[in-house]
This record gives sequence, structure tokens and C-alpha cells, in this order.
Amino acid sequence: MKALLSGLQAILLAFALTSAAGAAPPSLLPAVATVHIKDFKYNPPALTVHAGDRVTFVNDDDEAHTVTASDKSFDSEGLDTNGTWQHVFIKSGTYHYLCELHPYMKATVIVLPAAPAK
Ligand SMILES: [Cu+2]
Repeated sequence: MKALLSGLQAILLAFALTSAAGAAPPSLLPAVATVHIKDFKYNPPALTVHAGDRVTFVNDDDEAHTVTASDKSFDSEGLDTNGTWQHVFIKSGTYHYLCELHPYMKATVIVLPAAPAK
């Protein structure tokens, strides 16, 4: 009986894993803000969010770009056209980032302390 149960559990686990793998490709989670990369610029160039907020970055250019923290604390790595990347800003502070492929592309995310609960 014990063996049967663990067999069932294995099947259920396999099913759960298969379902997860079969889900839509890395779907975007709800984000509070989106930064678009267009014409070799991040828009908005300065974004303000709160700690714990998730931000989506979308590359609208035909050229690959990255979203890389100046201090390397985060890095999207190469984003192709229409490529997206998300990052959750856990700690408040000012984050400068740039494109590693075009280092003159620079922008900032300002993370304020978490918004008070409503
Ligand atoms: Cu770039």
C-alpha cells in the first residue's frame, strides 16, 4: 500500500511538472511599470517605483540591448527585438543601469520604500 501511494505521488508530481513545463512560455507577471527600449533610449529614463515592485523591460528596437546595473547587481543579458525581462526591486535606493552593448545608453530606477498598506 505504501508503495502504491508513493507511485501515485510520483505520477501526480510528474503531471504537475509536465503541466508547469507546458504552460505558456515565460509569461510576464503583472508589473507596476514597463520601460521600453526604443531608438537606443530607455523610456522613461528615470522611473520611480516602490520596494518590492516588479518592472518589465521591453526591447522595441531592431538592435539587441541589455538592462545592466552599473554595479552589476542585476543584468538582463541580451534582449533581442521584442525581448522582455522583468526585475523586482527589493531594496529602496537609486539604481543606475546601462546597456552593455551601447554603454552610452543609461537610465535610472528610483526605488522608494514600500508603499504603506491600504
Ligand atoms: Cu543597447
